[in-house]
Amino acid sequence: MTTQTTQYRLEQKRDVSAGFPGPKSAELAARRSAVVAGGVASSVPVYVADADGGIITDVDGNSFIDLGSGIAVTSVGASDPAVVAAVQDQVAKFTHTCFMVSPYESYIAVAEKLAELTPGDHEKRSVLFNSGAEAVENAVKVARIATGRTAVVAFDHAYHGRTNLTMGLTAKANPYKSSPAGSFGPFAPEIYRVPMSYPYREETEIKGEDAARRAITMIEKQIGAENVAAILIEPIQGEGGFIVPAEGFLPALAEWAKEKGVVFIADEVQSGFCRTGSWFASNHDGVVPDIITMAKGIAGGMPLSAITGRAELMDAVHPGGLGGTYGGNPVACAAALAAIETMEAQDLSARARHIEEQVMGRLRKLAEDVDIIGDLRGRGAMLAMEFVKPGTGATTKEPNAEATKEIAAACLQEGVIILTCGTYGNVVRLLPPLVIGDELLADALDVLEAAIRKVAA
Ligand code: PLZ
Repeated sequence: MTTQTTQYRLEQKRDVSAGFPGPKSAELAARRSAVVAGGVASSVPVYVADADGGIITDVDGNSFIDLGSGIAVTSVGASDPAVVAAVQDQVAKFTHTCFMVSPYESYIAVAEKLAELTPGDHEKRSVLFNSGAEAVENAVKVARIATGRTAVVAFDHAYHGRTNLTMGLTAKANPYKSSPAGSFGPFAPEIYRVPMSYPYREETEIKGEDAARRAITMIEKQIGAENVAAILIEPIQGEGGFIVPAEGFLPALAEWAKEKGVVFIADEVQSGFCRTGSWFASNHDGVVPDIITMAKGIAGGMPLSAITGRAELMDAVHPGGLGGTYGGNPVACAAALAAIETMEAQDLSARARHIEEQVMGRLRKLAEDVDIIGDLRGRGAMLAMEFVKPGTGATTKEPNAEATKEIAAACLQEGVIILTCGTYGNVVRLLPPLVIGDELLADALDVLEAAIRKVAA
């Protein structure tokens, strides 16, 4: 198969020589502070003019390399020609009718694609929504109706969203659930948290199966398997720090869930759609989730999310029990079909694996030279470095959030947008658009490497 290569509209070159934030961004910042709520924060101080491939340009003429993809969304680029054409075509016909009122074909076509691409060859049903949090909420709704049980098990370091139920499912208090200034609670009941497999931070090395057993014992002792509707897990945790569980952990959990009639929900909102070098992160572990939640990369930047699950679970819900005004909006569906076509035509899973090779090759060498990189991990183009206080990488592993912030700031200063994450705020994560070119990526890695060496020195 010949793989179609990416055509770029913007020059794929970093250039922040105009200086930033420039006057136009400064003016927008002033307008913003007068009308936009302070609770919404932005990590980059410039305002976007255009974006394509691996480049984001600002209103003052600077070009940044994008290693964040708008938090793992624009895997096909922020203006993939196929997505743009599909959106333009659809938007000129009808923007919305509401699938619950007068349905249309593209919703069905997306569901067909999801049945084909998600793990497992069982009969599947899908529902479409707008955001990742909404997908997670609905996966829980389905699991509760299908099992007649209420308890939901989530994991340490989990992130599932910012709505009330998903805040409760999310493991990190500040900033998502509360801060010293106050709490967004009360939170939804019947949420239970159990330990994750976090290989770098285990007290002693523990096999995946044993880490699963640790969680299962807790579930059985504290909740009772017969009360559990679902276990909800990110196969690779995102906001919590790109934590890849030990081999065997996910299959053991899935096996237990099957045995006990518990719905196994994989939250692939961040890890899905070629990001990890496969259609879904679950594929790497040979795990077939009962329900899978998807969003972000699914629609090339348009707001769309989905849940796909076993037909008998999904169809347990009464007609009219699932929906929403905008879920599966026709413009978003058109974008999804085009984005998926681009992923297939350009084999973006292979591209993600190629990015992994390039990035990990460099970072492994770097990790030997500096003493603040405690761990290097991830899959495909979902890669991360966990920073620790100098020399503690093999002993106390003291989180180094300060260095992490400084590194991200130093990269930005040079025109490379890099995101951080992690329960301890000490993880730099790399989420480039999968269509980024080798040269541009190499340039970004030069900047990142120099920043790390500087901060480590
Ligand atoms: N599940 C696994 O990663 C979103 C959120 C960033 P929404 N992650 C980025 C932030 O600070 O808000 C996410 C995720 C996983 C669910 C969600 C929620 O997706 O589309 O943001 O609702």
